[in-house]
Amino acid sequence: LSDEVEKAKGAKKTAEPTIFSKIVDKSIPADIIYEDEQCLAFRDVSPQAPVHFLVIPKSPIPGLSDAQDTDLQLLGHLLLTAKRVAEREDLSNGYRLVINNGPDGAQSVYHLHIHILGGRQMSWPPG
Ligand code: DGP
Repeated sequence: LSDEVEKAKGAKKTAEPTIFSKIVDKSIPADIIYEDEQCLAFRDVSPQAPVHFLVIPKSPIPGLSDAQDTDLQLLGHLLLTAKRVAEREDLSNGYRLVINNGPDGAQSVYHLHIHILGGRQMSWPPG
């Protein structure tokens, strides 16, 4: 198993603020490439492709399985933001979006995030 999967197996959903909440409130640094009132995009600290960034809501929804009907607009906004930032990152030849959810999904940070990976040929199925 990869380091990321090992990390994910040890991760738990807790009431504690996650590292991503600290990126949202700027108490820890990140390479932020887009920000608006609802969301933030920043480069993944452990890139798995030449371009690898995350789009997160500013509100701390732990994971996709915690999203509610009231999050409909926000979820759409996250996807459209992923698309727009991918365009700005010159990923015109395509890219991959990933949402890891829960232990079997190898989620390691319990603050909803979309991975956007590009700049190389992706394969299928993912590991
Ligand atoms: P996931 O397995 O989907 O929960 O992936 C979490 C991702 O977050 C993983 O690819 C590494 C990244 N990550 C974890 N901590 C930090 C951090 O402090 N800063 C940044 N930029 N990325 C982080």
